[in-house]
Amino acid sequence: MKDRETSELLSGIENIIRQAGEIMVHAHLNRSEIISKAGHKNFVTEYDRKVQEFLIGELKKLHPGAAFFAEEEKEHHEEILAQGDVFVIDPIDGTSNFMRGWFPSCISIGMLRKGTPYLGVIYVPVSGELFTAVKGCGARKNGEPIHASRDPLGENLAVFGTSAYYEREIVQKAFDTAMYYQQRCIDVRRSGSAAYDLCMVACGAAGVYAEPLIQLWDFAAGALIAQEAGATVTDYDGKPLTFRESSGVVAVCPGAAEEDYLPFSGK
Ligand code: LIP
Repeated sequence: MKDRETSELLSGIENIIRQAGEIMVHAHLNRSEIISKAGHKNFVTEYDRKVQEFLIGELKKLHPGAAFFAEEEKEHHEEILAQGDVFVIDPIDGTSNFMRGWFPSCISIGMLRKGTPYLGVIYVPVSGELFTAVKGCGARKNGEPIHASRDPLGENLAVFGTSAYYEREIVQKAFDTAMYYQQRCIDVRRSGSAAYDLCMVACGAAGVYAEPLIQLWDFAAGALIAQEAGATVTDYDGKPLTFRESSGVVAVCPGAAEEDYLPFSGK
């Protein structure tokens, strides 16, 4: 059961994230105009920044005591992550999708309390899906409780991320992961948004998500949402996520057998 303060904080974040979604939807509608004005990369950077500025401005009003760790900030100070309440923000997760008008891209807001995930909110503006979780209170989609799949992995889809920004060895590991799960699941999918992938595990659309390296803002909210929905979420060695740095992330539904959990844990 959420206390009153947490309920108010959550509904405040929900309001803010929905409003931020309008910025993204509007940008989608005028995509060609905006690209020709500011150029391909600048366009994306500009909208990532716009959404982030809006979120930080509004979240500061909602929770004046909180600190921020956000993707588009110039510097990232990991040492703040263990202190008090810290919002970990990805203003647009799935930036390449957003840039090309491909589904999905979403806004991800996690909140760490003394270094531990306490709140997670992910909003997908194009579909209107809102995923939320509060530590110990379960996960929800548009207000309704959601649960990770209890079906065996062989009856589930797998989603994987390509860790596209990193060196070839890591990308290879991503494709090895895809192959590993392709053999064990119905098939594999690649959405282009880690936050969305974690939500797909949370609501049972996918049985597993894995990506060898992503940033904290990509998974801070989604890992809690998947966990609260009953999934097991670890790094690539099967260890709990530290929420202090970038990491490999594997989220597996409760229907999976334990030996199916981790492709690269030395087994
Ligand atoms: C992206 C992820 C994507 C992953 C990329 C990147 P961005 O986040 O969500 O799934 O494969 O490496 O981290 O850059 O769009 O916020």
